[in-house]
Parts: sequence; C-alpha cells; structure tokens
Amino acid sequence: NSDDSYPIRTLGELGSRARDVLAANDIGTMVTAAPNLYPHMWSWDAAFVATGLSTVSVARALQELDYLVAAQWKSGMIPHIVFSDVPGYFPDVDRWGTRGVSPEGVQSSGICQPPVHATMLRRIVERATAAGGEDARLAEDFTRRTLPHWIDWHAWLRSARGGDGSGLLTIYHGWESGMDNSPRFDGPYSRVQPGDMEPFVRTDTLKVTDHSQRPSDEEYSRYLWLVQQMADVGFDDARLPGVMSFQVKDVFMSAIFAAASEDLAVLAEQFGLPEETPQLRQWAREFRDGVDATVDAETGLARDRDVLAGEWIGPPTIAGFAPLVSTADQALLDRQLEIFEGPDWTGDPRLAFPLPASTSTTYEGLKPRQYWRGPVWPVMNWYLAHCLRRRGDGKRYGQLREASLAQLMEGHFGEYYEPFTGEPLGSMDQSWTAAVALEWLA
Ligand code: 9WN
Repeated sequence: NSDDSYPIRTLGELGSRARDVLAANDIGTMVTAAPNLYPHMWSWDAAFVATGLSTVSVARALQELDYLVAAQWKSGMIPHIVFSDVPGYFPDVDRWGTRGVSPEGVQSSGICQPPVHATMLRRIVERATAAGGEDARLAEDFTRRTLPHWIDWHAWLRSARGGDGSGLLTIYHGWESGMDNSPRFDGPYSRVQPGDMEPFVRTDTLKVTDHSQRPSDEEYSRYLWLVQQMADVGFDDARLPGVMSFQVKDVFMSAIFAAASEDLAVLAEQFGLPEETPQLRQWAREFRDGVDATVDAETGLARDRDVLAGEWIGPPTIAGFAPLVSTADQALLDRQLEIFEGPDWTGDPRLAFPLPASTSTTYEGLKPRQYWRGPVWPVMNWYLAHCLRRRGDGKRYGQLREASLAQLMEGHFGEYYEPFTGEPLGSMDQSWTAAVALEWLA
C-alpha cells in the first residue's frame, strides 16, 4: 500500500486490483460487502458482486447468489442482510430479533432491499451462454433450479408490498431502499418518534472516523426504532401496515421491480417455466405504469410517496430517474435524459466527472460528502448505464463508462465519491465498487 500504488496507471491494473479486492473480501461462504464496515452479505450488493464475479468465474458468481437464496424466508422475502459470523456490525442478528422467524440455520435481518437479482442473473446467464461449455451448463442448471425462488421473491414483493394496485412497492424502513439517509426520506423520518428502546452503540462511526460521511445519531435512533416496531409484531407482513410509523412508496425500487420482472420472464421462458411469464410480464407492466404515474410534470422527475402523510416527496434525488430503469414511454425517456445530462445533474460543469450524484448538485440540501445526500455512487452509475445499454443506447453507456473508469482510477474502490473533487469516501475496497469496475472493463 505504498503511495506509488495510487493512482492506478492502466486499465489492466484496475482490473487486477478489482479482482484482488473481491478475493480479499471473500470469506469462503460469501464476499462481504466491505472489509471492515460491512462484514456480511447484503442482498442487492450480492447481486452486483455476482455479476462482477462472473467476469472472473461463473461458478463463484452463482455460488454467491445461491448463498443469498438459501436465506430466503418462507414468505418469499429475501432478507437485506445475511450475517456471517464476523462480529462488529450493528445492528447484529440479536438486535434484529429475527431468530425463530428467519429459516432455521439462517442469521438474517428482517427487511428487504431492491430486487436487482433477476436482472443481474440474466446478465450472468448471457455471459455464461456466450462463453459456452461448462459455464453455460452451470448457469442453465442454476437458473432452472432457482427460478421458483426468484419468482417467489417477486410474488412476495407484489403481494406483501404492492398489492394495492398502485404499481408501487411500499418500504417500511429507509434501509430497504438501499439509499438509507437520502433526503427522499427526510419528511417521513421527521414523523418517526422513537419510543422506549434498549440503548445502542453504533459501530459504523468507529470505522468511518469522519462522522460527517455517515448518517447522524438522530437518524440512527429512528432506524433502530423502526427495527423494534417490526420485531414487536414478529415481522408479520400482515401487521406491518398497522404498526409501522414509516411507510413510503419507493419509486426507484418499484422501477427495479418492473425491469427485473421482465428479466425474470425472459429467464422463465428460456429455462422451463413459460407458464409463469404472463404473470411476470403483468407485474412488469403494472409497476412500469405505477412509476410513470409518479412523474412531476414540472420537474420531470419521478417521486416517492409518503403513505402516512398522503404526500408526494419533493427533493431532487437520483431516485427521480426511476423511469430510465423501467419506462416504455419514449417522450418521458427523452425528457429524463435531457434532465440527466443537464446542469443540475451530469452536465454540472463543477463536477469532477460527468456522473450522477445521489442528489442534484444544485439542490439546496446537497451534502457532497454525506452518504446518500450528495456523493456519487459507482454502483448506481453502472446500474443506470446498464439499463440504458439494454435499451440499445450504446453511446450513453460508453460515455458513462469513460467517466466511471476515470473516476475509479484513483484506486481505492470507495463506497461513494465527493462529486466535485473525486475524493473516495465511506468504506474503501467496497465489493460492489470493485464488481462494477470489472463490469465496465468486461
Ligand atoms: C444498511 C452495504 C449497504 C448497502 C446500502 C448502503 C449501506 C447499510 C448501512 O450499506 O447500508 O443496510 O449500514 O449503512 O446504504 O445501499 O447495501 O453496502
């Protein structure tokens, strides 16, 4: 780790360093999300990590998804954290209170995260099929075996979180969105009043010693209060709407669900469950329409909805680009791309690299160093670019690729980056950052 290892000099070296990061974070059973801060498996991280791993080994990539799917709850929910035995992350499985609720032998949290899995599995299958031979056989066997589980996962999301016909999924915790402290959730969180609960000590602030890069203590007490509210009703899906003091229709997660349902339909058609495809395509349509209907005519951005307050959520965050993921409406797509490339987003001339920040860089609440309140997240850059490429937009994929690779050459595989200086922030050697570096290079 001498100073002359930074920045990285060649793309070849970037690739080999990314592979080293994933290998170092691999504890055998899982690739942990990050070496110190996150010593466990996170649901959506695992999906991105798997696609990155598949550039190295399809077998190892599938093993990652297998480990996640083995933690699926009886209901169909795939939990947001599957715990390893490595200590040091809070809240741990005991604080979650999921023992006896989660499947036997599984240590997990009791909430979910965005369903990017089917989309990433489709990507891995395409890569393996193109390679042929053993890789193709492994991917086919894996997909045939696990398809019912992914379908159950989508069916659970649709029924437990999206059964009201809105075409939008409800989240009961900001952690479920994967964008924990985004200003999207400031309104809903302002109405969460923590009651009596066991005291707690955070561990994240021991690891990210500049605390201004992490959520505040006040935010954490609300996060923990919501965990307690769920644990008090035994994580019973039917009771959550009656007890939870945070309920948001998450537009970005809904778009991911729409796109992934379409990808799952393609896999089902190809690998022996064609009878499932009409249902999957129906969900894809329903949620695509749900997402489109949230768009604010004035700003052109999609919006979340605060269910309890009955209000649309205003702040301009990256979630506003949900239609880039899911829409089939060309005029809406064009408008979104214009905004995406305009001065409030990737066209802001002050940016170190033309990449989307987690909130608009002209938003008055922008906090360029704080987590989901402003930094640029490499994993989001690749996911959005992947969605554009899927639409046939190779040009924009190429532009985002060039900017992303330029950003990553500083060499630390940061969890997130300061938009104007390009400084890596949060955890270093973050697995999904290394994984998307490999995708950009593939
Ligand atoms: C809580 C693992 C996860 C990501 C999330 C990111 C962060 C966890 C935390 O880290 O959340 O789930 O402790 O801050 O917000 O998107 O999956 O990388």
